[in-house]
Amino acid sequence: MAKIYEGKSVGKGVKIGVVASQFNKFITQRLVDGCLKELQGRGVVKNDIRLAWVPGAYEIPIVALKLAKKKNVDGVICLGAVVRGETMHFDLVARGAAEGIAQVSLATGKPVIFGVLTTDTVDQAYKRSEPKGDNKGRDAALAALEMINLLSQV
Ligand code: INI
Repeated sequence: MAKIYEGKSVGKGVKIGVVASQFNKFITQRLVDGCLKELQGRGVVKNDIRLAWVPGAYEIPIVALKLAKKKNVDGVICLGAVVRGETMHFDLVARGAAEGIAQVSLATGKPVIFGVLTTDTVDQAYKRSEPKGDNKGRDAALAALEMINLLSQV
């Protein structure tokens, strides 16, 4: 029989870093709220969560790296909202954040979760940060716990 690994989103004893961007804070605050609520609901204790606010999504990777390097951080959740405007800025910021976050994860061997919304409109981003319905901050919390658990098994 093959050995099968499957992570479970359990939070007991887990230590988490969260990096969130101030840009579009009326959206990112909702992602942070959904994320923290899910983490605590699954057993992560408040004292084991570190939350850092950065100016924009482009600044997320460097702070995620510093957190991910800490012995007492098992994984990092990155939250932001990059909304397409009329310029190239969207692509540069979105790609910088996505590639930087992936690099941090591979460089540290810890899960660094991409919870950065990239949408055409503010309305689309708002709808993905609902307190009760679709909330990508909550999804990011679940993914982080699942990956931490999975990596502890593999
Ligand atoms: N940062 C975001 O997080 N979301 C955006 O939509 C955005 N736009 O559209 O420009 C944005 N720009 C700021 C960027 O992340 C940096 O903070 C800035 O360029 C300074 O490095």
